[in-house]
Amino acid sequence: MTAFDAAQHPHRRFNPLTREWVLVSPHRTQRPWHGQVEKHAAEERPQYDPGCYLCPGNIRAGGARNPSYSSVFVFDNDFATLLPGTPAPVATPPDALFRAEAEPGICRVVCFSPRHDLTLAEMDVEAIRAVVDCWVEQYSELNRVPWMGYVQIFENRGAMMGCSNPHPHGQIWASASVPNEVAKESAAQGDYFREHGRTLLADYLAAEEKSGERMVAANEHFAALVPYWAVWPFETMVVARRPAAALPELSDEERGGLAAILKELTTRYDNLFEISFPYSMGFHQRPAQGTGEGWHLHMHFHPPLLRSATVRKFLVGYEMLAMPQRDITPEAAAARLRALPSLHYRQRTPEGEP
Ligand code: H2U
Ligand code: ZN
Repeated sequence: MTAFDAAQHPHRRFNPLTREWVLVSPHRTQRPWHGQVEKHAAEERPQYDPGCYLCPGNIRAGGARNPSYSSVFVFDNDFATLLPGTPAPVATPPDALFRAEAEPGICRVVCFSPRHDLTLAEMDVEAIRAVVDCWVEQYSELNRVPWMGYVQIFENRGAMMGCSNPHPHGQIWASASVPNEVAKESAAQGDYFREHGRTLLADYLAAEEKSGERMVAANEHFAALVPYWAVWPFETMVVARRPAAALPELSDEERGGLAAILKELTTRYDNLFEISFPYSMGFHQRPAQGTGEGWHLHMHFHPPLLRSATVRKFLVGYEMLAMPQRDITPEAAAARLRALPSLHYRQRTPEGEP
């Protein structure tokens, strides 16, 4: 029997944030792969699309007209999943088998830029900073609603992730209750903090920086890495260096650091297969109620692509019924992302010079 090698032998890894396991089967990637990059025909979009419901001055599907905005633009979702005035159903005891609770909420859409043809990766850091500032304001405002439980800020990018419109935009769903994933992370981070007196992610980030194996990019205020327990092939986390619990605690400089790391990470993603890289991403931060003990602001990026622009990873079968599984190791994924240029491929001249 040979010694255990995480780069070769099937094993499972523990996610201390959710307290769940992920199966890693690296031997499956040892089948020959020619590393071919399947390029999509370069997608050219106009700066303004008269048929886009998010472009400045256009009429949305709900009938309202967008202002002629010139930076970031936020509006209440015309087809909101959650509504503020939701009536409560008849109260059910916690041991009932048919249990329901009202879920009042507020849903908003955040247009990142008036430019129809851009994405976060192709916006400049200053423009991304305006998006960061908007997220901070929205989080603060929605957290002040007395019944608010949690403000989830996220972006679905690309048709593969169910995004309905290529105009750069994200969403905010703010709900009275704390959603499942956030509740798991709250419990784990709270327990860790009470036991160690430091946040789980401060200790984790320090260990990752020491190892370096899974780091992708870093600046003075934020780091991007492939978590040890990543499920999606090129999943990453963006972690604040200082254990701020939520966006409003970030200093002016830290907000700038967040904008810069977002530019860097999304650029590397696009450069991986030289396409506009699809993902779902979002923030995890302190819920609106309670002390938020142990909370450490971070983002998760969940991209579905595996080997190329056209081969995606499906979470089916075993993943749906048993537990998540991955082939390419987090270490290999991080090494590939780290090796990519931080200049966007569409901004390169034919000679490869900036
Ligand atoms: P995606 O990011 O998943 O594509 O969602 C876009 C959101 O924009 C979606 O929630 C909303 C949809 O309800 N929307 C409006 O609020 N107004 C419109 O005119 C079209 C889309
Ligand atoms: Zn548009």
